[in-house]
Amino acid sequence: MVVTICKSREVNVYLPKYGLFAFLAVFVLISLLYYMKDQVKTGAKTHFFSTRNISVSNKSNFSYSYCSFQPLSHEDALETRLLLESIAWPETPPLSVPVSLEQSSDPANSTFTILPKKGGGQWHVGDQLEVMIQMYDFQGRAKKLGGDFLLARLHTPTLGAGVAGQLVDHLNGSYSAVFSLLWEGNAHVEVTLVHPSEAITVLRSLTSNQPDRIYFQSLFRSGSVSQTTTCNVCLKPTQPLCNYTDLRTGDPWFCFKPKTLSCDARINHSKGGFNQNLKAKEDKLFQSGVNMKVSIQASGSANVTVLPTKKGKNRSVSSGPSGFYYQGAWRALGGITVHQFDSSSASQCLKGKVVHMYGDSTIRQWFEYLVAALPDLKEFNLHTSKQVGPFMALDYTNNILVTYRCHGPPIRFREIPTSELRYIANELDGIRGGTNTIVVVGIWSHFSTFPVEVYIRRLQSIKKAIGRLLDRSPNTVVIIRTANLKALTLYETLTNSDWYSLQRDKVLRAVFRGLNVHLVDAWEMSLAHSLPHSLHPQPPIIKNMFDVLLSYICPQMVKR
Ligand SMILES: *[C@@H]1O[C@H](CO)[C@@H](O)[C@H](O)[C@H]1NC(C)=O
Ligand SMILES: *[C@@H]1O[C@H](CO)[C@@H](O)[C@H](O)[C@H]1NC(C)=O
Ligand SMILES: *[C@@H]1O[C@H](CO)[C@@H](O)[C@H](O)[C@H]1NC(C)=O
Ligand SMILES: *[C@@H]1O[C@H](CO)[C@@H](O)[C@H](O)[C@H]1NC(C)=O
Ligand SMILES: *[C@@H]1O[C@H](CO)[C@@H](O)[C@H](O)[C@H]1NC(C)=O
Ligand SMILES: *[C@@H]1O[C@H](CO)[C@@H](O)[C@H](O)[C@H]1NC(C)=O
Ligand SMILES: *[C@@H]1O[C@H](CO)[C@@H](O)[C@H](O)[C@H]1NC(C)=O
Ligand SMILES: *[C@@H]1O[C@H](CO)[C@@H](O)[C@H](O)[C@H]1NC(C)=O
Ligand SMILES: CC(=O)N[C@H]1CO[C@H](CO)[C@@H](O)[C@@H]1O
Repeated sequence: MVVTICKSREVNVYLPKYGLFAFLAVFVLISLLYYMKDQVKTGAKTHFFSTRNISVSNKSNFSYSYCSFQPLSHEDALETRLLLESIAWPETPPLSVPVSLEQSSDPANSTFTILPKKGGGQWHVGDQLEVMIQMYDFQGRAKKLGGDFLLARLHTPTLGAGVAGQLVDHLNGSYSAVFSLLWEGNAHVEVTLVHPSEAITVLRSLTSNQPDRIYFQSLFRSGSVSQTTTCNVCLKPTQPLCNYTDLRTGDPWFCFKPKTLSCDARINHSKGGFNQNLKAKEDKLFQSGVNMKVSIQASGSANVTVLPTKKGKNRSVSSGPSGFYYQGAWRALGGITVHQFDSSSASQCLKGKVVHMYGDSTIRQWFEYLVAALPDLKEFNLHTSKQVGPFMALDYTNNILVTYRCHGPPIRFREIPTSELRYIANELDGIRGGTNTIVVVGIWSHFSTFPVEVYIRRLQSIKKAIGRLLDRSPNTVVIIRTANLKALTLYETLTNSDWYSLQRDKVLRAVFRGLNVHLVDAWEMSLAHSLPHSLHPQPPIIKNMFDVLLSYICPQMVKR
């Protein structure tokens, strides 16, 4: 069903202007407590947190006015508030005009130092290693404020070992990276500046001022008449709109109404393009090899020698990374034991099962990997496009069915027939579920250019559908794939920076926390690995993700 709005210039405002401010103080207090409790409980599940007081920015001034993301209920609105607080990023410096690099963070001038072990002595497996990072600008002056986006990893190439570090922003130009020491031998610390804080200012302002910089199109056709118009979740209502807001999930979507055709005549959906609209010299803040994904050098040694576990000392798993690589294989911490599946044990594990995969191209990659990995699993030709799907694969011998379907708008794929545009929540409502059903969801990368509320809203509808599925069929296995790091060019950064992914990744984990779902931690699995970051991680990483996935599905096959 489709609604046409012809005269209306009304725009959706996210919350009543004054009501919001009246309760703001209370929300801040509640969320602060909630956040602190969360930090204690889940420790380093948050990759980045700051020691400052959480402040609330004045969102009503946001040019969010033409982005639509009305929460479904009061509870959803409250949860949204809390989620926004939990991902609050420190203030970042206002930009000089024109932008000059001089006072921005310079990875070449910045350094890190491995701090001596607390209480002295040598490093042992089970200890925590702390690294202090001090940022300097291009003129060699120490930075005084936080907000830089850093990543840290500890690794031993000869052992195929690696683990993600947890970062703390001290908000004074210094940062700590904390590592769990999980294997013996020589290990090397690597610290990377992904974006200087000044670049974060730009990324933030792009979201507030150009949330429609990625735009979409739909072809409308009736008889011999056809017309293409622009579509978006953030569409300035300068012309009459067609409102395609999903009546079941409430997820908003709009197109400009074609002049002579009805809103019902929409045939297909495509990514339209990208408007790059940087201010003078802002691109200087996003230079590969200069200040984007560049390593920071150690002021002393970047290596530590780790000795075997001290007798009687247990490895702490209450906080820290979700896992680590050893001999190229992912070992999860504090949850499951990961088994190495070959094609035969993978087929054995999936025997008699139905696997439904939903999401973006990172989930399509999983579908493709599975079809390639299982000898008897054959893709059935549904005559759909290679990018869009949907896809189906069958293994008659082992009675395995695997399906893939992409998520709904704002999917950036090309030429999706409107008949195939589906929301994951609605698809989940059409699944019976049960012991032999596995649901895999991965949705993140196409939401990066919009206010994060758009993403939160989508996750809330998916979460509710998963809740309903687990209520009717509690034995259904539900697996969520998180976001991962990727290679950054200027274009990739403005549309899909890891900084945008990080916010969404944190929100995703928070939304599904407490639900009976399993996470495949693609973020840490891409960070801890030695292969370069890539939107579609290379096969050795995907193989490890499948080992985690199959270990969740078939815990009985995991040798202890
Ligand atoms: C946080 O706020 C409290 C109360 O306003 C204040 O006493 C405290 O110093 C603040 N802490 C920081 C780190 O700003
Ligand atoms: C917050 O937004 C309101 C409404 O647009 C405005 O009146 C007020 O001055 C803003 N406050 C700040 C601190 O920016
Ligand atoms: C900082 O980096 C710039 C550019 O690489 C270099 O010219 C300068 O000497 C460095 N300053 C210090 C104090 O290291
Ligand atoms: C530091 O560790 C790396 C990686 O294990 C190794 O290649 C390098 O030789 C080590 N350097 C020193 C000085 O030990
Ligand atoms: C920044 O804050 C950290 C943590 O409070 C502290 O250890 C460090 O000395 C401070 N650095 C500077 C330059 O003040
Ligand atoms: C679009 O339709 C939805 C559902 O009918 C409605 O709630 C929403 O207010 C509409 N949006 C606009 C801008 O008219
Ligand atoms: C280590 O763990 C074992 C088993 O969980 C427990 O019995 C033991 O008391 C722990 N030892 C220490 C020193 O915490
Ligand atoms: C979708 O739109 C494109 C033009 O944007 C057109 O070439 C194509 O035929 C359309 N696909 C369908 C299924 O109508
Ligand atoms: C961040 C942001 O959107 N700021 C805007 C607040 O409103 C004033 C006046 O409308 C604009 O000039 C700012 O750009």
